[in-house]
Order: sequence, then C-alpha cells, then structure tokens
Amino acid sequence: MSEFNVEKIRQDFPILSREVRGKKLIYLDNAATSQKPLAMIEAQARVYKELNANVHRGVHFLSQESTDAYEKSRVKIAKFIGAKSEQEIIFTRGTTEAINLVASTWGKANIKAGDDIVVTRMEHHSNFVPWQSLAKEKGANFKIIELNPDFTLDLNHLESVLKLGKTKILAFTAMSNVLGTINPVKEIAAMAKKYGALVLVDGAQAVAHTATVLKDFGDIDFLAFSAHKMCGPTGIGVLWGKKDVLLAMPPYQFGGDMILQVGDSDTSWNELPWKFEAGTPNYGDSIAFGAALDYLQKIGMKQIHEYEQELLKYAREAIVKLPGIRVLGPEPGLQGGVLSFTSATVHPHDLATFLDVQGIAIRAGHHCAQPLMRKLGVIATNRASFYFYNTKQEIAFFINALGNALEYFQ
Ligand code: C6P
Repeated sequence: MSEFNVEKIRQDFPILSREVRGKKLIYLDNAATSQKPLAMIEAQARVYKELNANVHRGVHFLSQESTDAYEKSRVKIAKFIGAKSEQEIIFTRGTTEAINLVASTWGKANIKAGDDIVVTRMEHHSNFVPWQSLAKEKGANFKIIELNPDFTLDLNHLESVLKLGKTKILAFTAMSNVLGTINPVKEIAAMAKKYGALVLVDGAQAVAHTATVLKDFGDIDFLAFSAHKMCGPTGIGVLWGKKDVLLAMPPYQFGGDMILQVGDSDTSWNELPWKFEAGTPNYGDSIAFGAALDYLQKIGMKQIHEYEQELLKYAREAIVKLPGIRVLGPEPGLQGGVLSFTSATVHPHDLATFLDVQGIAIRAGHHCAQPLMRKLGVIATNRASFYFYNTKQEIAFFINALGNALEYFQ
C-alpha cells in the first residue's frame, strides 16, 4: 500500500461517518457521483453567506467579488486540465450538457448529409443519443465502433471506418462507466486526425482520476466533464474546446451575458467563453468546483490514481474467487476504478438490494449504456466503483457480503 493516509482523508468527508439502515455506510457508487469534502461544502456555503451577487452585471463591490471568484475558478479548472487559456473553459450543467452543446452548435453548422458521425459501443447515452439524433436530423451516417472480446476498443474497426475519409467527428469516452476500460485517447485522437476528423472526448469518468489530462489526451478538440464526479457540486461541469474551434462555432443559447451588442435586427456575440454562457451562470457551484479541485490537488492526482489501482486490484482478485461471478472489464492496467460484474444465478437488483441492507451502496442497472448492454447480452450488471477515500477493509466487507448474498439466493 502506498503512503496514503486514507483514514485522515476520510475525516474530510462528513457523509462517510454516517450509518444507513443501522449499518456503517460503505459507499461504492463513486462512478455515479463522488462524495464531497468539507472544503468544497464550506466554499459553497461561503458564496451565499459572504459574497453572493450576480456576476458580470454590477459595478458594486459584491458583484465584483463574486465575478472575481467565478473567473478565478475558471482559471483553476484551466490549470487542472492543462488548457492553454481559461477562454477555452465553458461552464455547463455537466458532461451531458457539454456534449449536447457541441452536437447542437458545431454539429448543426458542420454536419451534412452523407457525413459519418462515429461513436463507440461503450458510450454512455449522453455521448450516444445527441450524435444519433444529429445524424438523423442531417441525413448523416451514425457509426458505432465495436469492442474486442477483452472489452477494449477495436482499433482496427475504428481505422477501417476512419479510412473512408467521411468521418467529421469521433466522439468517445476516455473511460467506460460500465467496463472501466481506459481508452488510449492519444493514440485514437492521432488516428482520427490522420483522417481529418474532429475529436470529442467524454471525460466524465476519466478526469476525476487523471493527473495531466490534456497532455495525456494529445490532439483532441473537445473534452466534457462533470464536477460532481470529482468532489465538486452537482449541476456544474465543463466543456473545454480548442480556441479556434470554439471561435468558429455558433452560440448555444441566447440571452444575457453572451451578447456584445443587440440591435433591432442583428446581434453580435460576446468573446469566449461567455459567448456560450447565456443567462445568470451557476456561479455558486462553479466557485465550489474550484475549491474541490484545490482539495484534489492537495492530495495529488497521481497518488489518487495509484491508490485506486491498488483498490481495484484487491477487489478484482477477491471477486473472481466467488462462484458464478463474471467480471466485465479488461485486464488490470487497462481498467479504472470501476468493477462491473454479473452472477450466473442472481439478478443484479437482488444482489444490490441484499448489499444495501448491509449498508453497502453499489449500482445495479444498465448504467445508461443500453447499446453496450445489448452487445454484452445482459440487461443489467452490478457495478462497484471506487474513489480515493475507500479502503481495503470496505472492499473486504463488500466481497464477504456478496459471498453471503450468493449463498442466500442459492
Ligand atoms: N454516469 C454513472 O453512474 P452527467 O450526468 O452529465 O454528469 O454525466 C453523464 C455521463 C457521461 N459519460 C459518462 C462516461 C458517464 O459515466 C456519465 C455519468 C453516471 O455511470 C450516471 S448515469
């Protein structure tokens, strides 16, 4: 085990000391949303206690203070992912809205009938349906890259599609929320560029666990991620885009703050990033997101990643010893802290309900990835997902309870 003081870290998360159903909470549903440290909770409360005023709209002291905090948070996010400029950071409600923004602005302006829009079999609905819908609207072809039997992406299939030279955009996840598969983003992006396609990366899962995001991802054009999966508040997320690509895109929504000048018959748009932020933004949560990033960086993203890999290895080695359990995910090393499994005999919802009675929170269902479920030939899986405040003891308890569940349902 690395030099990682998990017991000390856990004290930063008030919710981790509560009981559920009379049992100590074991929270293993981190891929759905992470828990929140006090530093973030207090930063959010401070906004409303001390500096609440609408941003970009007042000359008075409070408005300037809140605008300053809002824009400072944008700078923190830019630094966290290694963006060239904070102008490339657009606040959205989350990953879903960030992807919809690109599909409806860039997509509507650039996709024509006969073009290829390419996604993969392991996409979350948020990175599948907006593209499928855009393709329908424009008469474009919607293509899905399949997986290898080991749950990795079939790069030969991808290249065979890209080679046709018709792909306008390749949208794929950096890490699957079901399989945990970590895709080789840099390699895939380079391949897409070779054939002239733009690249959108869904970072909803990966950014929460990656130390040097844009450097690792190479030549991509867009990145979408959500604060709530990385110790931040719900309802806030980011679209990062290359400046020249964003500049060429039409606005998303229309209203306050995104305009420069409104004439009776014409309107001009504000500079980046505000061109894409119509209306009063969610400055409270944006500021709190900055505090969450400060917290993560204090712990160290590299340490977080390494520790999670230890937890995953421990869990995987233990779970495969249980009778009838099938793990759906690639070999260790190619997998993030997400462990999906099925039982040969027990329905995922029964298992999750049994565990819930023991205070253990895991997810059961299709994980918003029905195209993947269909291909895997299952209607649902169980999924345990880890973050840096989980412990080996919690995992041991979970595995033991899972063993009991399997026995009980026999
Ligand atoms: N996955 C899960 O339990 P939002 O809801 O916009 O913050 O994120 C959507 C999303 C997009 N892509 C991936 C890879 C995701 O994992 C998610 C969210 C959660 O797996 C909720 S369904």
